[in-house]
Amino acid sequence: MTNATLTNHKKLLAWIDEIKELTTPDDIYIADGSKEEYQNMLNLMVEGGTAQWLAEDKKPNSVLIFSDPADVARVEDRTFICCEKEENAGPTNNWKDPKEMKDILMPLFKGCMKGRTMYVIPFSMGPVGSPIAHIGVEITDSPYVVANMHLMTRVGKPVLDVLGEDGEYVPCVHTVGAPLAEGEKSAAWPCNAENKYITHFPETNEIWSFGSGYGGNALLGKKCFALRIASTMAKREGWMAEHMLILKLTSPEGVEKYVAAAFPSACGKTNLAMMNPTIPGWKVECVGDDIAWMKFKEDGRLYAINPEAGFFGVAPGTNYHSNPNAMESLKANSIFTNVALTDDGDVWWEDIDGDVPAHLIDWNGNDWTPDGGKKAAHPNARFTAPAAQCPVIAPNWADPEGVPIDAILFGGRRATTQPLALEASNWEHGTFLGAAMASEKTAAAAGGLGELRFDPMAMLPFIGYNMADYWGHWLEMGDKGGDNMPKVFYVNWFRKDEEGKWLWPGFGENSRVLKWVVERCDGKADAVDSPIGKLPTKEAMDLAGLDMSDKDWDSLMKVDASEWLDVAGKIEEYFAKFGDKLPARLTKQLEALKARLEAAK
Ligand code: OXD
Ligand code: MN
Repeated sequence: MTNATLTNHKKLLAWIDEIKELTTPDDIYIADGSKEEYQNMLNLMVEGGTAQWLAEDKKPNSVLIFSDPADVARVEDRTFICCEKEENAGPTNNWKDPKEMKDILMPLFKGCMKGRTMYVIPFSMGPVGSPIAHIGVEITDSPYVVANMHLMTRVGKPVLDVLGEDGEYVPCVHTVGAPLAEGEKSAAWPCNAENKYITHFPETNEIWSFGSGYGGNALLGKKCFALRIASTMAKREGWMAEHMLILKLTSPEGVEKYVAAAFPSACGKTNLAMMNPTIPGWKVECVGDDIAWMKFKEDGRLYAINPEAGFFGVAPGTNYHSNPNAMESLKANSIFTNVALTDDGDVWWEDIDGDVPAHLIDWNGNDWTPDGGKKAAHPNARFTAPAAQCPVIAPNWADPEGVPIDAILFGGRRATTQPLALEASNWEHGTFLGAAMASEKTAAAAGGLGELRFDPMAMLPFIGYNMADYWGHWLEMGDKGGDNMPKVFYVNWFRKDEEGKWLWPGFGENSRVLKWVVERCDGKADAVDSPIGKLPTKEAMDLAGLDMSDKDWDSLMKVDASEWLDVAGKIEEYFAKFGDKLPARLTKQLEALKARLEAAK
């Protein structure tokens, strides 16, 4: 076992042994987290045919990887919450009895690492030693996972030092599920096409993932731990694990505010988290782009950390207009998955800056020309980049104490119905808005592009227990925090007019909405009541320099009572799925909404 001397943690060593017995790898390697180790993983991937180096003068120290075409996104239908009672997983999750799932998994895991090295990755979600952070250990047979975990989390010796001889950790076992026969060469992207299982055992805090090497299926610190398992820990322990970006907004007067925002996957969290504001004098700095862990501190306020250390961002659509700071973050030391390769050794994807090249190698490894009618990069192609490389990373982004959250935004992609911005009347109403969140489906998960789906708090694919109990937890957190809770808002950058033209320019212009949000927090900007929440007046929104006609503003902000009564009907139908688990306070919110809409008709 390489690096066996790194730890004396008896339980950890015994567990490593147990997984070795089960999976029968050829070698065991404990990750120390060194730079050298990271480079070794990249070299290993290049030698094994998994990765290729990009040109040193284009993307220094960076690699490109094409996955198996059947392993390109999270697989929600193969993702399971395994707890004793089905009602504790709830109607939004795939449930399995823990014993039944182990009976399925154990034969699959038996011998699954044959011919491969078993890597043991101690990792910290959050700054090492932070009171809000937690530790996990991922066992994997994928060097791709080791390299990505180096960028996305804090790994290795410093984590083992905090763990000491008996510290608590969440055990996470991952395999690509492709054992090798004697002398057999590994596929460039090994995975198991027939069997994929992304399984969570919240009652014992375990994660077992089989058959996929991709993103959220395989980098177990991210969605599996930091959201699904952490959400259950958070409920038990009285904190919050949320699918939220965290940004720091500084006004021209130097007033600092922190905003967290929950949007479904691939709806622009990364863009908002590191935007360049268009309004003069305002500054946005990034604390995190995907996940927030929030705990109460002695002053009664909620403090958030970003449990991650890197960005695993969607590449297509990212460019110097939509997200200049992401483009700068990925200039070097990055891992690219399923983007296209230019003839001069750089990366390319749809909507990147510049002219479309006459020739590329597409994400399937084939020659590509613009007239072929195919996308060169997969729509869910990703870049993995260290957060510290972001030019607008907040200087305190890794403060172990976290940052105090002033406002929470919910939002999604809605071409119709939903106005640009609104404010909830209080935490309970905000919880209702989050619970009733709906968005058009994106490429981050397999299947059904564009379809509208309810995605409460952007947690639909990530909640580790019954969604209705999770809403109850939100309400309880509000009861605890009282007036110290962040104000809640709902935004929609994606509304279109009848001709299908965007009504709002988005990107850096979203800073105008952020300004209104923080001014509302300070009681400075105006809002008017509507049946669905408090709306900004045109005067209260800073539109200086934007060519926004009254007609467009009215279309952008329109709240159509009969359209909304229809929405209320859909919310009622959706809520009915949760039966008597649905918190009464949410039913009351829905009834009050319907009454306000009837009165406004
Ligand atoms: C992500 C996702 O990768 O939400 O962040 O799918
Ligand atoms: Mn996400």
